[in-house]
Amino acid sequence: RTDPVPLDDIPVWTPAGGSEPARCQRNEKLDQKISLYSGDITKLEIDAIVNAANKSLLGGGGVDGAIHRVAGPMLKKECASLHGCETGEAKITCGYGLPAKHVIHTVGPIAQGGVGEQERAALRSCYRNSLKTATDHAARSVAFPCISTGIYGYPPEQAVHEALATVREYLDAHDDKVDRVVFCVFLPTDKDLYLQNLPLYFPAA
Ligand code: AR6
Repeated sequence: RTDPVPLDDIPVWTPAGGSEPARCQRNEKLDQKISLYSGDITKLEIDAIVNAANKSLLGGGGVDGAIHRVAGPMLKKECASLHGCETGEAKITCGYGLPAKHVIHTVGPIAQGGVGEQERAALRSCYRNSLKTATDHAARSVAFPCISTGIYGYPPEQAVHEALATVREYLDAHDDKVDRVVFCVFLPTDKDLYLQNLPLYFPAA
């Protein structure tokens, strides 16, 4: 059994000044909608968690394995009915044994051969299509893992910019449909990367 972490217990991120110039303008409304959470995504009691899945949607290692373990066999059964998922696309299921109501399965690019424009665009699609899928299903709070940066080998220091820029863009356009986006980091090095780069996209001024 998991010890659920209610969304209300996750503080919103407080904008801070960064050492680099901001890439976006301050938007105070958005400041209430961003959180950085360090830990296991399967514990979050939230409308939807995003799974870094593979095209089969039938489970695997990493965060995918963790999500399927906690959700239980019903998740795999529902996933099997979805006929897979293309890279950059997203599909939604119930959360079953998870404290999250839904799981949004997205397939990140495999970047072991290096990152080019195709990989970059695919990673951005993952974040955008996951948020779109959430809003289509009235899921107003969404937690993301660091998609593609584990087994799929996308350099985390590049992925963080695609993640933050795409979420910022989506919130700029669809602010009314999203209450909270949680960046769920699992590794201390990813936490540092997000702390360093959040001020570029969600700046203090
Ligand atoms: N909670 C939050 N983040 C986690 C957790 C967790 N419980 N466990 C790992 N992470 P990865 P990918 C982080 O490898 O690179 C699977 O086999 C991890 O530290 O899970 O997109 C799929 O089936 C890293 O930062 O996903 C695919 O075949 C991030 O999650 C393939 O791996 C993503 O790492 C997908 O590879």
